[in-house]
Parts: sequence; C-alpha cells; structure tokens
Amino acid sequence: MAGLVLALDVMDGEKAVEIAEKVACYVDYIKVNYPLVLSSGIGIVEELSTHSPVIADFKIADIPYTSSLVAKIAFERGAKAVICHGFAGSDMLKAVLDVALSYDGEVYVVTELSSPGGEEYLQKFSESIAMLAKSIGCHGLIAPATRPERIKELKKIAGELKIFSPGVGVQGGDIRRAVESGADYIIVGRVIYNSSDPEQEAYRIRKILDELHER
Ligand code: BMP
Repeated sequence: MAGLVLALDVMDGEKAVEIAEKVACYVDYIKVNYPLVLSSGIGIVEELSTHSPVIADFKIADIPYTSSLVAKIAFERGAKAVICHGFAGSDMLKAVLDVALSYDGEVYVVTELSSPGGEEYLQKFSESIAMLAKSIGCHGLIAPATRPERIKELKKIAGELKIFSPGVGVQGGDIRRAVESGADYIIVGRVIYNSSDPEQEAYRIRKILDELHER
C-alpha cells in the first residue's frame, strides 16, 4: 500500500509540532526541509522524530566531505533518512550512504524535480541518476508526481528502491495517477499544512491511499 509523507514546510517550530501531533496516525514520515530548519533550528528534527520518523530533505549536493558532515548532523539528530541530489555524482552519494549506514539510516535521491525546471536539465539525466542510486545501494528515489509518465519510467529502473513522489495538489499532480504509475509514497505539503484542518486533510488523503490499495 502506498504511504504518505508530510512535507512540513512551515516556518514556525511550534506550529510544526502541533501539526505533527495531529497527523501522526495518518502519515508514515515527516519530511523536514530548509524553511523549517532554518527558521527553528536543527533541534526540530529531534522534536518531530518523537511523533513520526523524519526525512531530512537537505537536498545534499556538495563535495563528498561536506556532504557527509551534513548527513551526520541529520542522523545525529534522529533523522531516519536524508535526501540528496543525484547530480552531484557517485562519490558524494557513496560518502553520504556510508554515513547513513553507520546510523542504520537511509538515503533517497532526487532524480528530476517536479517543477517545470526539472525538465530543463535534470530530466536528461534522471534515468542515469536512478541507475546510479540503485547501483550504489541507496534506498529510494524522488520522482515527480507532476509527470506520472516519468514515475513509470523511473520505476522500471528502481527495482527494490522506494519511489517517493512530490508534486500532488498545489503543483498539479494527482494522487491516484502517481500511485498507479508506481509511487510507493506520496509527498504532500501545502494541501495538508495550509488546510484549516490538517488532521482531517491527512485522513482524507490516507483514505484515498487505502481505497487505491483495496481496488
Ligand atoms: P507541496 O506539496 O507543498 O508542493 O510540497 C512539496 C514538497 O516536496 C516540498 O518540500 C518540496 O521541496 C519537495 N519536493 C518537490 O516538491 N519536488 C521535488 O522534485 C523534490 C522535492 O523534494
């Protein structure tokens, strides 16, 4: 059954914790990105980890040494996984994976961004990036819900790697199409955290995922 990742891109730590508490029974992971960490500090990773496993979406894309330091900080604070950009290459992915494995953590790799700009450069290499992530032993791929046909292609390469798909809702992607195309998890941000009732919204999405599974 496909899972749900909440992209908690709010810029207020208290609000983040409040939402995390409310939706904990409907989400599989909380994804933390720069807006939240830069506004409330890295301690938020630890705090949110008490509600749901945290994916540290730091889109790591630096030289291997610097990248491994960033990954270490995330795992030290209790993250279960980090997200890297695949375009930084095999040496960086290996360095981050080494750190992740020493914490029993996971590494997910961006193939092509879900935004229109993802087609300009990244798409030309996204299948090679997926092959690289797989050959190195990473655990997941980020593939765009805004282009379900790309999820299908990347799924063919992914094998055991989990596919996480952002871009449903505000960016125009559709939950059902993403899951039917091969997404193992959908990543949802604004639709949930900007809702007047985030708990109800997370429940609604979870129900859609359950129904898709029962079909
Ligand atoms: P929203 O549902 O509000 O559009 O949020 C999507 C989340 O997924 C954001 O945190 C964004 O940074 C992330 N994301 C994305 O939208 N597209 C990608 O290709 C990769 C991402 O990590």
